[in-house]
Amino acid sequence: MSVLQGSLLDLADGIEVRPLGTAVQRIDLGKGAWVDRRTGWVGGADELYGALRRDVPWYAERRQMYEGIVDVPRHPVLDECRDALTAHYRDELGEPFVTAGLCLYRDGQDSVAWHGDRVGRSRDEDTMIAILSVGAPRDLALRPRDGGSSVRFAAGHGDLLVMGGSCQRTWDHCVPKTARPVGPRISVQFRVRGVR
Ligand SMILES: O=C(O)CCC(=O)C(=O)O
Repeated sequence: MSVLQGSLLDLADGIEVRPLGTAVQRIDLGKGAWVDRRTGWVGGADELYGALRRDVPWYAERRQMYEGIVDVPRHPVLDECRDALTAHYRDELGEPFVTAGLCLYRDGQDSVAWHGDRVGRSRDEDTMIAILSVGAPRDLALRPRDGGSSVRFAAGHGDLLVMGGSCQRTWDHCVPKTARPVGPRISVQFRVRGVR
């Protein structure tokens, strides 16, 4: 089992959800899709990683558990993150972020294959999916559904990436496997009502 090496650069005293505002950088992907990036959004991410690793009842996706739904202990910092995202994107998104889904990548062999989140309203509506990463840095790759080259965004410890606009319909995304000896990573995905 890999363990997370605490970050020597993360000197925050406790967990701190830092401002979004002008620290958010938008990358236009074309076809109405974009990615927003805010590096170092959550300070003290080592502590958040430790709390999530300890408190969340992690299970393998293929195992049926209570018809696929588990109660995830809420962490107050995740509520704070959700509220900060809602405040930042309210005018553009027109609705609040409501759900937080969590994935654990134990090492570089854990990955997520190419897909778009097109279950529910995102099948034919624009939406936003905001991803907070804690733990080992991994790449989030995106490629246009109708062909073309992929782009990669580094999802580092405490970083925020937001896929927005038509991204779920016009682009696919994945977290590729890596042969590099990487430690574990947790991603927290914030979504709006009726999007999976
Ligand atoms: O782990 C990640 O950052 C990506 C998760 C993902 O692919 C998804 O939520 O659809």
